[in-house]
Amino acid sequence: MFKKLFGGKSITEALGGTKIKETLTRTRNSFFGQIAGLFGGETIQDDLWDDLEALLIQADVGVETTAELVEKVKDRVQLEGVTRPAQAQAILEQEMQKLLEGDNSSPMDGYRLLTVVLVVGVNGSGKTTTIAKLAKFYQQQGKKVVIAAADTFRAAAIDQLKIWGERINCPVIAHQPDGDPGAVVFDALKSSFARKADILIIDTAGRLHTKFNLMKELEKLRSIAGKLVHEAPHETLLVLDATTGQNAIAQAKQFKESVQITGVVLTKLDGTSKGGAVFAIGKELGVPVRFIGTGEQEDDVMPFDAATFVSGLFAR
Ligand SMILES: Nc1nc2c(ncn2[C@@H]2O[C@H](COP(=O)(O)OP(=O)(O)O)[C@@H](O)[C@H]2O)c(=O)[nH]1
Ligand SMILES: [Mg+2]
Repeated sequence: MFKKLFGGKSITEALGGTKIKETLTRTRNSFFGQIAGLFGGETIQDDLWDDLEALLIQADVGVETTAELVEKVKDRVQLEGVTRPAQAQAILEQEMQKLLEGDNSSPMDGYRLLTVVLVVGVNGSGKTTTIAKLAKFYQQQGKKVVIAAADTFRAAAIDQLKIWGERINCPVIAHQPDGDPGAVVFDALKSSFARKADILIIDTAGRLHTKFNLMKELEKLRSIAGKLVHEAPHETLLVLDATTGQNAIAQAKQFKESVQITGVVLTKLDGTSKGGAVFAIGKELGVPVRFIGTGEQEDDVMPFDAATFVSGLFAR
């Protein structure tokens, strides 16, 4: 019956299961495949839990998150009198999924005239590419999208965004390199009103002369948006490069200290074995992962879904 509903695809496929499976190949081949291997035997061995802990830490799940996760699984296995390793693995998968579920409501939900999305993160994390992908994602949902090129610090960043804009047929509001990012945001807001756009996505610099300047700049952009649109920015997405694993988490903590972050986009999951970092982000930052980057092309973005992600980690 479901196959009919999803146009001949299984539910997992319809939810992007095939794509996520492919994206997580490296992560799976390195650690999660080995973790699945731990549960391959006939009985639960004593050293299973230590081995599991070691592998989860190597997979960048994070020390704290790993300790908590393993404890929970162990407790449930005991409490529920589980003796078969395969059952224990099912419990592990359930608990991993629970860790990632959290609050699924997005600030993007609900009706408002213009939704403003501010995109922040260090250079090279994938901000500009992600913005193009997200613009296309929302366009495909019938939304009218405008992009603001407020990373004026690097001239190439403006051109890069303009090229993407042409490719996906999305207006990009830009000024000259070294221009005032605040003025770009102001213009982009006006332009969004004039075009009756649904969503404005703002690209920002990843680095200014100092970190202090950058945070002050981001605060200024937020305040300009907030003056023109009620409660804007509605979503502030921090873009993190998954290939940097625990470093990405340290970075995220720094950003979170100075800028209010409402969600994370984890990019380059296709190019890393450190996909386990997703768990640490959710747990240690208390900020949900909203999207994941699965490649360099415009369609290579997916809304994050805990169940599909976990089954992708253990897919055969
Ligand atoms: N493989 C892969 N590459 C990505 C992904 N997202 C971004 N990139 C690449 O990362 C590099 C930096 O991206 P860019 O958007 O310019 O980063 P920015 O400096 O934060 O704006 C580019 O070469 C992108 O193609 C992704 O999800 N997967
Ligand atoms: Mg950029």
